[in-house]
Amino acid sequence: MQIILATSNKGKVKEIRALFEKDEVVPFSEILGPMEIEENGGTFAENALIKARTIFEELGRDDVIVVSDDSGITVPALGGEPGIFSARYAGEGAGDRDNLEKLVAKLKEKGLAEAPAYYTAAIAIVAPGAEYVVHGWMHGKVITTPRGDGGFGYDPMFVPEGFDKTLGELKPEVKKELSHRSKALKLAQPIIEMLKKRAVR
Ligand code: ITT
Repeated sequence: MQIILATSNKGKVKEIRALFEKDEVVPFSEILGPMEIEENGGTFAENALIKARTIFEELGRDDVIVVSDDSGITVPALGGEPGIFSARYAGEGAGDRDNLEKLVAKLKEKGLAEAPAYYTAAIAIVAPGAEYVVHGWMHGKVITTPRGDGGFGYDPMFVPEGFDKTLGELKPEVKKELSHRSKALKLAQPIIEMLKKRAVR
């Protein structure tokens, strides 16, 4: 049974594939081509469901499991920004670097060299007659001196709890062990296994 990823983010595809090594994991764009999905939910969970439902409906197949990820970084000292707006913090169409630079600027405006922060990932799983959402979090701090080019998004400015290096500097295996996405996907795994078994009966 194919797992179709309802994401256009290459960083997410790489990390999700690394956790589902035994499964056939296909980004939706390889089947449907590029597509913009309007994320107008008010929470990570709502946006994850919007993405997974849209792709499930577009595919119109009952032999697939669609998995989406809606995620972002939250900085309590900035009133929770950027939160669900992480991908478009510096405006619609903004790139990872623009968003990171905006977050650095916002911290500096407040006179902060660092601040506690956490990543959230909501993973939605949609299959025939079934919808689930699971969450994972990673706590740490954001700093105004980004370092390293590993990971994606805000990783060069995020230092996980218990470390003194950023996710841009740490090896991918460290992020794989700790990340919000990995934690949510570990909860998604038994749900996906159950859906696969259900499909062969
Ligand atoms: P899709 O909607 O196509 O999945 P997207 O990048 O637009 O891709 P989101 O709406 O979920 O995805 O926005 C997530 C943003 O949060 C992402 O673009 C990064 O800026 C940030 N983010 C999420 N997880 C991250 C991670 O593990 N490392 C660094 N930044 C992350």
